[in-house]
Amino acid sequence: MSVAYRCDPILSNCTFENNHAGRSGGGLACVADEAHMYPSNADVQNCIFENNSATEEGGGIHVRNSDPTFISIVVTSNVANPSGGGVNFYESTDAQLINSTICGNSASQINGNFTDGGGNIIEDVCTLCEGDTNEDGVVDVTDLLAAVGSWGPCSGCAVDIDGNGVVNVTDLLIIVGNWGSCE
Ligand SMILES: [Ca+2]
Ligand SMILES: [Ca+2]
Repeated sequence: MSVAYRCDPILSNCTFENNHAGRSGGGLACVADEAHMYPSNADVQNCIFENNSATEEGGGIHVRNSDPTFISIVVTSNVANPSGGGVNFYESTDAQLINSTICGNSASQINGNFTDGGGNIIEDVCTLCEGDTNEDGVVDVTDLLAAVGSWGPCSGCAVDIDGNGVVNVTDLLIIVGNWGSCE
């Protein structure tokens, strides 16, 4: 998705998956002119950026001369070479990243400077979090309800945590046993 030249959408509960950009910003690009006259200050909350790629920079997200706000996003398994696999901030030091998880991207998780609003997890390798079925960094009632909602035979689904082809009380107990934040 491209957000350009004074475009300030609110994006919430979105998943950007398996996209590719011929230039920058495989999942999302927030770009403005060089003079910073027309920034694209998207407000992005509770979104997942997974398995996107870019030929240039920002496999998951590319920000150029803009100040978007990212709250509780997950950016993982995105690719861009040579840098900014997860997020690329180009002359966007006021862009804010808050309570987000950036991990398992290549090459590099984040390129460029941004404003760290706190609560971020930025790691080269994602910490495995058994029971976190929606990969938001916490095992909570959302994961529990997802398991209950897919109760029964469920081949290859995320809530079949032990991978035995059925969602049942075993999976539920794994979720309860790992309850809480995955740090
Ligand atoms: Ca979760
Ligand atoms: Ca199971």
